[in-house]
Amino acid sequence: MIKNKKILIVGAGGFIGGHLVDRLLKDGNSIISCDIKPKEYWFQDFENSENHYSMDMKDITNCKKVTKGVDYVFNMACNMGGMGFIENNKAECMQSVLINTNLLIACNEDKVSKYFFSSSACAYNKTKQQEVFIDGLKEEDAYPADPEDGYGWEKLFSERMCRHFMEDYGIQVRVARYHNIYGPYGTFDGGREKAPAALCRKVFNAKKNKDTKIEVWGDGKQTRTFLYIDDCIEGTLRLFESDFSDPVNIGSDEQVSINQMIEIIEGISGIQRLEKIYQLDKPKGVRGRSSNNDLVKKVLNWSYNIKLKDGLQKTYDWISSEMQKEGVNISRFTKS
Ligand code: GKE
Repeated sequence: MIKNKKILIVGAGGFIGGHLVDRLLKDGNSIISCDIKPKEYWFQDFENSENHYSMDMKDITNCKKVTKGVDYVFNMACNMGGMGFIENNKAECMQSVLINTNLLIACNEDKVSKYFFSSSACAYNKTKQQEVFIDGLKEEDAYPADPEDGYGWEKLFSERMCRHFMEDYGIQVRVARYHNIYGPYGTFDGGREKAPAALCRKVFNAKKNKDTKIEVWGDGKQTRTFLYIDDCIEGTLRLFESDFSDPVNIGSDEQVSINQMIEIIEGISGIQRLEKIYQLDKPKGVRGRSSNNDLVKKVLNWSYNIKLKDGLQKTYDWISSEMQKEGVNISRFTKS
């Protein structure tokens, strides 16, 4: 367990960043949190951490303000979202390279000893994800390089930037490729939401409005795996404490089609089977994606614990409770 350390978490106002602050505070660390979002848009905002709101970490002067004297840095910050966002904001997503690059420069100047970078399954070669129910992607499947346009290229480039800072300057880096992380305190509307939260919202609305149909992007046959946030945080901290510095999958291998995921959510909500309106023109991403967990099991002796139906139950319950709040600032979870 990481304890009694001074830790900077960049992107602390976001989904995974907020959960990471919560866990590291509970484990007994002193946390500096920063995010480009203003205070009212932070997903979780802890009083016992040093919080820097509206702090744009693409600006190196901001990076240098907060790396002084810290032991560890977790870079959880990037301009991103589900396919609806990353397909339509490629230049925005690529600019996240400024965050990682400037942060590494500042960390090197302040001799930070260890650095975590949140990479993504979008770094993987698209041609290996053209069928449904593919075999899990192994770490070497990122090359030859053909990642998701925009966002995926930034992640792959930034992985290499991390490696070269370690080779040339000695900072220890840890890199996780996240496979569609979901759970409470994540975006569920507004354009940045990923499929699990989006479909929980749509099923909840259908139930509330007594609708008999929901809109689904694509033909619903596309497949994915989804990792619940608690497993993501545990895997991330196991990796950080390990001595393994190559990119490694932090994901699930419980591969389902989008139609199958909707069926699970319908069961959770108790609604009758809904008629699916398939929107073939909406952003679809790859045809099939799954995480091969051989390497992460070998180097970390870690695997996920929370099955998709159990994680979706917690997520659906949280989203439905948020959507029933009147007049409360839920917009922080629905900001585009
Ligand atoms: N977002 C969303 N909203 N996706 C939907 C919806 C909907 O209402 N209905 C069906 N889908 C389908 C999408 O068309 C896509 O084929 C699949 O669900 C998953 O979409 P997603 O969760 O938005 O994103 P992807 O898994 O394709 O890609 C994401 O992968 C992550 C890493 O695994 C990226 O957008 C990043 O969030 C990240 O790299």
